[in-house]
Amino acid sequence: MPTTIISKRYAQPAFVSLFATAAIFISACGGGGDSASSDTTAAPPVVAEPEEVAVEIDLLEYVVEMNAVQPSGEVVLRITNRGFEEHNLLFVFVESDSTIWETDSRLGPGERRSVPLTLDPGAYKAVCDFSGHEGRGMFAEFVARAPSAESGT
Ligand SMILES: [Cu+2]
Repeated sequence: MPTTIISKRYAQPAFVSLFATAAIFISACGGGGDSASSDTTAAPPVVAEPEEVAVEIDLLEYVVEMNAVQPSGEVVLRITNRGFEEHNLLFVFVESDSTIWETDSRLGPGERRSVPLTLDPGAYKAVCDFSGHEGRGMFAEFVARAPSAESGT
């Protein structure tokens, strides 16, 4: 077939055809996502968050596991229910014998929760008072003190 001459003579249509093919390919390619919006999803901006002071607390039958000394000031409680029952948690400020904080709801087995909280310096009791758990020993005592006041004796 003398296609060589024809393609040379109709170079323009051939190019258009090629372009059309490319356009189809591109549109087919984009068809999967249905929109180009996924391309515009920029990486989340790197926000310089203030250093988070985490207080790790594990709840299980029937103990509250946490360090006996915690930093005072703004902290984030990282509570994990590692048990197989529901648990709650509340903090009692020993000096005034008042509950300064408690969970909004019980944590189910395996549940993790982060709660921002400000701790005044002093002695606390962390208690799960759900269903008689406290009586089975599900509490812990800890002291909150300024981080700069550590390492002294
Ligand atoms: Cu409990």
